[in-house]
Amino acid sequence: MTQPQKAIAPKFFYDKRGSELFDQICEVEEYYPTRTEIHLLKTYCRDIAQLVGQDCLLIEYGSGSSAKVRLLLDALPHLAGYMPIDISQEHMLQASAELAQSYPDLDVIAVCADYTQDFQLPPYSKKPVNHKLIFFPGSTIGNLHPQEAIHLLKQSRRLLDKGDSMLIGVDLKKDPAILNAAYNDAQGVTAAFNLNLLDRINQELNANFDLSHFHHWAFYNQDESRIEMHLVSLKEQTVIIDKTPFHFRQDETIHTENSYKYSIEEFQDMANYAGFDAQQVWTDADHLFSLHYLTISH
Ligand code: AVJ
Repeated sequence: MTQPQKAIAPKFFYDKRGSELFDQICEVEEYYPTRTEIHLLKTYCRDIAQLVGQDCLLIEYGSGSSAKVRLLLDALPHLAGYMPIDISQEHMLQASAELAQSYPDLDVIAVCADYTQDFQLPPYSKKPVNHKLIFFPGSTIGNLHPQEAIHLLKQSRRLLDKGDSMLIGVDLKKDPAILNAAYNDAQGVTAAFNLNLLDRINQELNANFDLSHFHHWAFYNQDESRIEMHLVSLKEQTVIIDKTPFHFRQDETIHTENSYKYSIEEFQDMANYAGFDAQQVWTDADHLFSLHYLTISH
């Protein structure tokens, strides 16, 4: 907030209310990624299971409510275990407990870590592990700058060995009108999700943002191939955050999110560069979303 372009990292969206609003975004008509990825998982889970094989340790990044992974858990035979990794400890423990109840024979090893940082997998030896699969759905990788995305892929590569794989959801480049609609839904759920950040700062950092003096703004930046979300100050104003004043010019923005879009080829190139082989990719008939199966051959 002290930089010339004020900015807040998108991971801060997800407090309790923010997580609820995100779940609501996934339900709005204009927001196609969630339902398209679920459709792909349902359609191709048998092919995925075939590729993965038996006695796999399934690792999930940013497991959240662990909803999508159930489709994989139902399809993959004889799993060695399920290792959800999330920074939101309370939410993850809750979700893991529920999952362990639904799948009594499954070993659930919850790991509280930030997968964007360098970290190690905890040792696991309860059941024989034939190989590992990292599941990274939701196109969350799109929140990262391409350079950071490559770093995350390289870091993931270091956690894996020959014969292991990664299953990752990536939102595709498409008609900007579809993208702009997806981040400007008519019901205003995305606007509420964006503005909730200010509410959160008010509550947790003792600030006095007046939400009626800020506006949701999302647009596709074609040069950068990304959706940008901002909060726009509707007037010149000063806001106090934990006793420190922050000045806003009229129309000045806080940049709250980037959501990068890739073509299939662009993403495969990044994966190759990070040490993966792009073995298989699935996409829907309208080419809205892609699901990549990346492997390690050496
Ligand atoms: C969770 C990062 C994939 O970028 O589409 C949805 C978050 N932001 N609507 C995305 C989001 C606004 C979402 N990701």
